[in-house]
Amino acid sequence: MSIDSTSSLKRFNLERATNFMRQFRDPDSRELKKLSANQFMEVWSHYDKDGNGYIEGTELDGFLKEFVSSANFVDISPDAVSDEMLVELKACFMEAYDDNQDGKIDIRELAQLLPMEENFLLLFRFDNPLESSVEFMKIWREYDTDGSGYIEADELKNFLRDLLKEAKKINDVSEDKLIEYTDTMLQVFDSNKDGRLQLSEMAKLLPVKENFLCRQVFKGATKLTKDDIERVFSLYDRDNNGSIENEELRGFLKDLLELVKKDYDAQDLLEFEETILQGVEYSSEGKISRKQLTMILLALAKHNQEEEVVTP
Ligand SMILES: [Ca+2]
Ligand SMILES: [Ca+2]
Ligand SMILES: [Ca+2]
Ligand SMILES: [Ca+2]
Repeated sequence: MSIDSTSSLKRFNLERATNFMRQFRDPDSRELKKLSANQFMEVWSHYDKDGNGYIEGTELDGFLKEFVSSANFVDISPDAVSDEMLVELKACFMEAYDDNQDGKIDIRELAQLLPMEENFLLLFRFDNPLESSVEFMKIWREYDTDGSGYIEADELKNFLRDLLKEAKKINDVSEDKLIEYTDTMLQVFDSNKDGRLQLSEMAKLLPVKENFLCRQVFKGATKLTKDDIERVFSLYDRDNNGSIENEELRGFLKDLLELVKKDYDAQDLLEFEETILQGVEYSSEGKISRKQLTMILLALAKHNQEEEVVTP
């Protein structure tokens, strides 16, 4: 055996013997300890090896094996979990934790699974997603205080501080903790690693209940009824003034943009706005009417149909 293959065999054995989750369990009870924000981040980045924002495929297998076998008193090798066990385990596990049922674990789902520092956990807002993208765009405008089109660290810190205040109704988070949370949240959600949050990254941190445009009526709709359009109009015309303007309009455009683009920033939204509004005799008053909304939705439905022809 050559030196090379001997050392790689050693490394292989070492990896098999290592169980990353083990350090987070109490040595006596084998229960998981409460994780700090930093430890949670360590777990996340250890298992999301390719850094794509999901623990999936072999990453998920590895995580499940270690998660379960780390609870054993004696045999902590991930091999203690057989393939048959893994299949069964995965089924149960995903049923319990894969909320959006996409077969992968995202950061929010992992946060629900691991015991964590209470204040940090609050930042994930499981129970109260925003009502709609209109509310999201209002928050965006409020916290992008320098209007740069990004949420930078200091702006994120202000946002997290207010989020905790609102969630706890008290103000007991130290500045140090807040900085730790800000760093961690930035690490977790800054997917393109430019040190700030763009729109699509912030949208992951602060999810909305639903993208109205993902409703069934828009999927493969051959024709939109007057009622459909009326319904969409009232969803976005939050203040009921008969037109969709400002954050209502930007919320609508964000939902629309999300249908075609996964990663987007404020510039994308702006360009998208220009493109969409050009097509509907836009009068540049910063708002759209029922008639204009109808034209946009019809164009969208037509576009969807064409897509479906291409990809049956
Ligand atoms: Ca991954
Ligand atoms: Ca900013
Ligand atoms: Ca970023
Ligand atoms: Ca309105």
